[in-house]
Formats: sequence, C-alpha cells, structure tokens
Amino acid sequence: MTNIGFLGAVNVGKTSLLRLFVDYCQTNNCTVIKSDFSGESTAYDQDIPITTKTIHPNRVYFSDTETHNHTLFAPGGDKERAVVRMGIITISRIAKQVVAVFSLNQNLQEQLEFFSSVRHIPREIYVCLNKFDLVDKNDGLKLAQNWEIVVKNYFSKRKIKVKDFYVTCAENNEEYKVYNKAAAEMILNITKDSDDLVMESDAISASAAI
Ligand SMILES: Nc1nc2c(ncn2[C@@H]2O[C@H](COP(=O)(O)OP(=O)(O)OP(=O)(O)O)[C@@H](O)[C@H]2O)c(=O)[nH]1
Ligand SMILES: [Mg+2]
Repeated sequence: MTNIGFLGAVNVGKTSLLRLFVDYCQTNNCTVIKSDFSGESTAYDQDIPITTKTIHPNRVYFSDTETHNHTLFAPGGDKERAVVRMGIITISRIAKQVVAVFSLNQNLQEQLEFFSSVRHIPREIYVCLNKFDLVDKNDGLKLAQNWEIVVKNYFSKRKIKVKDFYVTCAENNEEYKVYNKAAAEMILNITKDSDDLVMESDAISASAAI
C-alpha cells in the first residue's frame, strides 16, 4: 500500500485536487473505497459560507486499475496553526510519494517558503502547478515553464529530484477538462511508480482506520 501526500501552501488547491480525484474514480477504472473530508472547516459571514480551510488532513482510500490499494492524504497548508502543522508533519513523514502542489496565481516565493518549513520530504517527488485556468490567458504556459525551472532548482538544492511536473486545473471547468483529467491521472501515474503492494488484510485494517 502506498501513502501519497499532497503538500503545499494554504489555498493552492490540495483539497480540490482530492475531490476531483474522487469524481474521476467514479467514471474511470479505479475505485474509491472510503473518503473522508471531515477535516474541512467552513468560515461563515452572517450564516453565509464564504471559505473553507483544511484543519485535519482529508483522505481518500482507493484501489487503482490493478486493484492495489492506496491512501491519498491532503493536509491543510496553514502552517501557522499548530493543529494544521501537525497534519503536515505527520503526512510528510508517512507519505512514500509526495506531490508538491503550487498555485500558479499565488506568490511563488511564499509557496517555496512553505516547503522550507517542511523538514522531511522524500528524495523524489512530483510537482503539480495548479489553477492554470486563472493564468492561462496571461501566457500561462510560459509562466508554468518558468516556474518549473525555479521549483526544480529549489528542490535540487535540497537534493530532492522532481520526477515530473503536471499543469492542472482542480476546479471543474468544461474549458479546462483536459487539465482536470491531467490532475486525476497524475495520481494514477504515481501509484504505478510504486511497487509496494498491499495484502488483503492490510487493506481491510487501513480501511477501518479511516
Ligand atoms: N479557478 C480555480 N480555483 C481553484 C482551483 N483549485 C482550487 N481552487 C479554489 O481555490 C480555493 C482553495 O482550494 P482548496 O482546495 O480548499 O485549497 P487547499 O490547498 O486545500 O487549502 P488549505 O487546505 O486550507 O491549505 C477554493 O475556493 C477552490 O475552489 C483551480 O484549479 N482553479
Ligand atoms: Mg485543503
């Protein structure tokens, strides 16, 4: 079984990517065994929900196309809150595969600072440049290419290799369907890289744990 973690600064779209993956599994060749989004907290303004924020890591336990089971975790990105920070530390330690998520319409340096505060990161990771829809009309692909260089350099200084970059849109959007699909397929590609298989009994106990 593989534990996969989405790590990234606040609001970059980690939870949205997780939800998108659940939707994708419903129409494709993978099965969601259990999902838990109870870590999400909603902020209200006069009874009207305005934003949501992840407090405890959200998770999806799923079976891939070859019926190997995996758990995908998305902790919150607000490292200033102790309880959220605890989730980041825990997931960064238990995840065998990490996807570093960036939002193309937020400050890049601040997002890199988030990773500087995460001590334990696997030697090889994947990077997802999300919210492409918000920058597309402003030479978005060029921006993504420039970010790839900066992000790759940042991680290589920490002796971490970026195995692959994915440009994604986690917001369901007809116009960006191909980028939505890329986001979901990224997860399945990553699981293929893992040769750590699950025994049936492990699957049942992990399922019971979430
Ligand atoms: N336009 C657009 N909006 C997005 C995209 N991904 C996420 N969002 C929006 O960005 C906001 C934050 O998304 P979340 O998925 O909650 O971000 P997060 O990284 O999980 O946030 P924390 O867990 O609190 O750090 C929400 O309003 C989403 O609807 C995207 O690709 N495009
Ligand atoms: Mg979240």
